[in-house]
Amino acid sequence: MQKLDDMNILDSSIMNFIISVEKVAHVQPNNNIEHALLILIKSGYTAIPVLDTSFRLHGLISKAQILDSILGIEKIEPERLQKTLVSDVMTSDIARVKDTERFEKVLSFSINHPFICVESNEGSFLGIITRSKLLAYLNGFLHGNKRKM
Ligand code: 4BW
Repeated sequence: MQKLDDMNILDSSIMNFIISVEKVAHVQPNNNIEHALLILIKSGYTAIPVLDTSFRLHGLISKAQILDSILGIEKIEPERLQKTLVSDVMTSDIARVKDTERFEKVLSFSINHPFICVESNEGSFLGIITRSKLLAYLNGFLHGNKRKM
């Protein structure tokens, strides 16, 4: 079988796979974690980006981080939900790329990250690339090429 890099797929624009900002569930750093938990439960996602009002990316927050943050020594302390801010719990160690990045880079990030955040050169959040979008594209590409061979 031909190698993937002979087929130019690794150079494809990542903008072919982006889920644009208006379709991405997100919260703000100064929301409390009760609000974040509601958004996570209602959207059905495990983790979502944290964006400020200017659509700058600050990190991501997950259900697991929120649950961990309300865990007392011997009991769950739900009163912390209203007192704790997203910025206190979120992680800023996330997978992020510029919109000019190549397919190859997001593919390798997706091994360890379920989604990758995409930003413009000016630092505005543009959307996310999910592992499922990448796999669907790769699968379609490989099957299309198999038929041509
Ligand atoms: O609501 C859902 N709709 C659909 N169509 N699929 C869903 C939904 N929720 C979960 N899934 C499926 C997807 O295949 O489960 C996978 C794991 O979800 P996750 O991680 O643990 O919540 C989904 O895989 P994916 O599409 O590759 O998405 C990877 C991760 O990207 C998700 C979630 O953290 C994030 N994500 C995806 N779409 C998002 C989003 N975050 C915010 N807004 C979105 N629109």
